Amino acid sequence: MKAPKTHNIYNPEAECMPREQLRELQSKRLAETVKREYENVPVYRERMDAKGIKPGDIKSVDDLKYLPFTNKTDLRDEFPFGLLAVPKREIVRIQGSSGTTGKPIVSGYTENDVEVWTEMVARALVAAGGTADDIIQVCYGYGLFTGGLGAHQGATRIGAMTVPMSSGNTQRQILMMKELGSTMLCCTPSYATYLGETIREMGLDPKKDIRLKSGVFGAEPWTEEMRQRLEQLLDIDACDIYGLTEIAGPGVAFECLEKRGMHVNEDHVIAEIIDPVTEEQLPYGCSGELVFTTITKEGMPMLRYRTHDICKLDATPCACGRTTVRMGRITGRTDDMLVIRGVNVFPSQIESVLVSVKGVAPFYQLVVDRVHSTDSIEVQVELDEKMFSDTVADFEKIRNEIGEKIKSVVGISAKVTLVGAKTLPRSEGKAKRVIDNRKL
Ligand code: DLL
Repeated sequence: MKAPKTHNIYNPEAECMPREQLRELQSKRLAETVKREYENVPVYRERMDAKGIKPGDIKSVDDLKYLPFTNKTDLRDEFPFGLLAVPKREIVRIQGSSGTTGKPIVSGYTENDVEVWTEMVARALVAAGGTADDIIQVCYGYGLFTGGLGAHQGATRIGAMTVPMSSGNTQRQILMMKELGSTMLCCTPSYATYLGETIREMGLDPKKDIRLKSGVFGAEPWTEEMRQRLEQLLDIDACDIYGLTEIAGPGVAFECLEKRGMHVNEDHVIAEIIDPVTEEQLPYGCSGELVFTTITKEGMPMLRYRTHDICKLDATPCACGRTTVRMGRITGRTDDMLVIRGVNVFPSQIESVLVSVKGVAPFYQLVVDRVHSTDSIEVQVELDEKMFSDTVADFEKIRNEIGEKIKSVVGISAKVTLVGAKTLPRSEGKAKRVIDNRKL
């Protein structure tokens, strides 16, 4: 049963603030953040000095363009604590996700950062129709990944009955959903589709046996077509939610029941769109790379963090009454990151695994597919010539070694296919490492 189209707002003062007032608040918080970064984080101080900028020069949102960018590589280079702006003892939580190599990237949160993040998710859940009467089943993974704990904290904050299922174990998910009468679902859109399909395969009727009314789905790209399919499959309202570990996990932006783009929590972050090549700011309505600056984060604040996600921003009014700018769906990436079953995967991570395995040549291809709403990845890798001609080589052992290493470094299971020397296509320019057959 779909959610009644209410427009409940968790924090109307913040979410419906007149835009002029919001800009003033952002400017004040930006100036404070820049000062803290300059005083406490050597990398930021060096970069600002190199550009000849002093904290006092940054007075308003208009001055954002003078600040240096931050990249995922900075988090890797400064791993784990080099970007902390507070003493380590003030950090109460570490969350992480995949970096571009085997090393994860992590972000440190103070008690107040966890509080802010919790409220951001609470806003998202209320926007999707959530109340204290709801039973919210969280099937994002719990752990370093921000999905599980993020959704959990937000659900508990709005007083809902929170069901911390974590990911996987589909039959049990459905059993609990049915027996407890879960009314809201938090997971990736592809897993929600899989749940919907399995519910039907089990002979259950989503309209009678399942009580879901809405879902808050994110952590991976999806489309309007997927939304419609999901809404029909489960008879729910499906809302998009966006976030990233470096900024605050899920809840950085979220959809209301109007479903016309995700409201950015602009009292906590400033969103910009830039041309990824020239790095110039682009006006609202133009497609480009999304960049975030945190303006309340204490533990590991970020100045102009380049997300590499491509989308548009829209500041036209929304019927829900929120005044915040909305970001459109993520339509691509400016780097080669893949999102597979909600896990960020960089081809370079897989490459680092392959080069560590004896008998394997440095030629590989990743084939990504989506079967029955579930992403799969196949790693095709060449054996080196000697190994290939060696009839006693234990191919099964090599395959298992690669599979296990990928699982431990990248966090996903991959099908490993060993192919003969010199059989994968060679390229004269940039090697085409990834074949993505997913039709979203
Ligand atoms: O995926 C946080 C999250 C958890 C968001 C649960 C929503 C729900 P990371 O693991 O750091 O954090 O991955 C962040 O995932 O830069 C996007 O490329 C992608 N992503 C996240 N949400 C969406 C979305 C979490 N709604 C990276 N649509 C981001 C498309 C998304 N891509």
